[in-house]
Amino acid sequence: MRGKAAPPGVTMTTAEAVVATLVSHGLDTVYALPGVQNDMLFEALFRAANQLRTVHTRHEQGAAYMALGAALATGKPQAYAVVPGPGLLNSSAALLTAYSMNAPVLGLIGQIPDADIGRDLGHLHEIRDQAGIIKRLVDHVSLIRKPEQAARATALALRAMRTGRPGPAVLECAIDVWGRTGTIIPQAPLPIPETKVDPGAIRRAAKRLGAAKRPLIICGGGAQDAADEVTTLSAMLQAPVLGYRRGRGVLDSRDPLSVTLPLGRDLWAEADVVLAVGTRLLIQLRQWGIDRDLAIIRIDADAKEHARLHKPAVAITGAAKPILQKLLAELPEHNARRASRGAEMRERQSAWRKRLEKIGPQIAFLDAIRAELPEDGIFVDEVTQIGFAARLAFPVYKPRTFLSPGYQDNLGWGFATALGAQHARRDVPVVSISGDGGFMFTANEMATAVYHRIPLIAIVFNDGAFGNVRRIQQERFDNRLIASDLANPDFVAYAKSFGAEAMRATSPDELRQALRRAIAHRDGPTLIEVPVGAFPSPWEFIQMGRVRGE
Ligand SMILES: Cc1ncc(C[n+]2csc(CCOP(=O)(O)OP(=O)(O)O)c2C)c(N)n1
Ligand SMILES: [Mg+2]
Repeated sequence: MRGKAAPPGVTMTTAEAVVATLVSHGLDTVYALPGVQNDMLFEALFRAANQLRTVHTRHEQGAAYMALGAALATGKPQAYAVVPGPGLLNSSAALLTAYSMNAPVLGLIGQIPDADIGRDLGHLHEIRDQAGIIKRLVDHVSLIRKPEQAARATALALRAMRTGRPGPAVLECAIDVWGRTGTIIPQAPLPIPETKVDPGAIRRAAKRLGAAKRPLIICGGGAQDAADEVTTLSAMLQAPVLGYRRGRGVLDSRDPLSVTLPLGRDLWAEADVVLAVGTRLLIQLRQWGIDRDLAIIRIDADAKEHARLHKPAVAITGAAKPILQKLLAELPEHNARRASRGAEMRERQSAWRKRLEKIGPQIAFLDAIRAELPEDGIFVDEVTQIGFAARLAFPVYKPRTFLSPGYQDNLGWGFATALGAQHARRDVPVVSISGDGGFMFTANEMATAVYHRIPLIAIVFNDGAFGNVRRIQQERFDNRLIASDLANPDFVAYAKSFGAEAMRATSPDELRQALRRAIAHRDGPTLIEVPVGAFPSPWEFIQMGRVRGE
């Protein structure tokens, strides 16, 4: 028998090897902002332009947020490239958000000359212990030191992003290494190690759920790829499904069993078994409380997550979809006969809708958006008055169509992340909502939207204030207003000055009409400014206090 022939090598630069590996892994875009350390990377991107598109932004945070938005909208890995030091730090809020959202974002970050890394010589963009800084932000970072390492290092980073708990990764490469040539062996995607699921744990979970009188399913971001399974399970158990922010859209809001926060809390109070899928359960365990009458079953990609706050009755580690498929196969044997809870849930939903009329002014704008946004259109939320209400009351019909920034809740994510989502999903309309405060964090990326003809619809609710902060100062600090009133540009004139479409809408009806026009315009961005006053507070529906335990 003859031995296997070694695969033929190809002469390439480090940068070309990285680019070829991104392409062989199915990436089609790099969001990027150039600079001298990465010149040879951009040279490789130029040569690969028919396979890998380079979308340049006006600030590194825009590039990283766009990669994040593309990753969240598609569920697939996405990359961004920036210079070291200030470039890295400018992108760091988005990298932090990618980490906290478990989003597969790959940062390609430049470095000073290889031989001088760590010597504190004062090279352009040098920063002390860049790798150490990155290690605090992401779980996987590696420095490419030679062309021969490039393809494998890239494949390892892309595998790490999809192994166990997904998340971002970073590759660093020095200014003098990107352009070095070597003999490169092409690298196919590395197999993702499958986590073995304990059949005993599946059986225990099926028995507990099957016998439960008042089961409740709680979904987080980790359930977004298991919508079919959650939907079937919910019907079999007649179990309501609570999704707040990252878990919204897993069960269609039109299903009477689909609930958000306030009704979810009532159901938590009465549940005997909760199945938590890909969620930290922080609100439930910290705010709502827990006692011995409630058994928790957890499914999470990260084994460390299960017992951080409370020891679950059953813990299953791995991706939600295959685990739920196994659970669905096991459940019929153990499941009690169940009457439909449809009528009961419809009644309870409508009682909560009445109470939510307190935030009716926000909901009226959300209704206008929902009426015009197609079922599979994507809504990108931000920490603004309309955003708080959307998390509670915006109907979401499909997974990955409600993007909410999770626990970072960072101003500035909305517009830039939505640009990435819209760039990656040109086939559906994407709407971002921002306050005047949040929009101005990344408003410069209107230039990117126009240059790359990204048809995002950006709605800016303008109350002339960091409204949320301002209301807290009014209500809790006896109206001692500080640092919360804002001077703004004329947002319509601002957008038009870039060549974008722009309109002003002063009521929910006008917003509907503006949206209709904006959705028809697919050749570039549209900004819709909505001048508003102060909105009623949503906090009584978000921070609702303990219902179980001490
Ligand atoms: C990066 C970041 N900095 C500061 C905050 C604190 N913060 C939360 S809401 C808010 C005000 C938001 O104002 P605006 O975007 O205009 O929305 P509004 O509340 O007025 O609707 C601030 C400053 C934050 N969430 N993120
Ligand atoms: Mg505001």
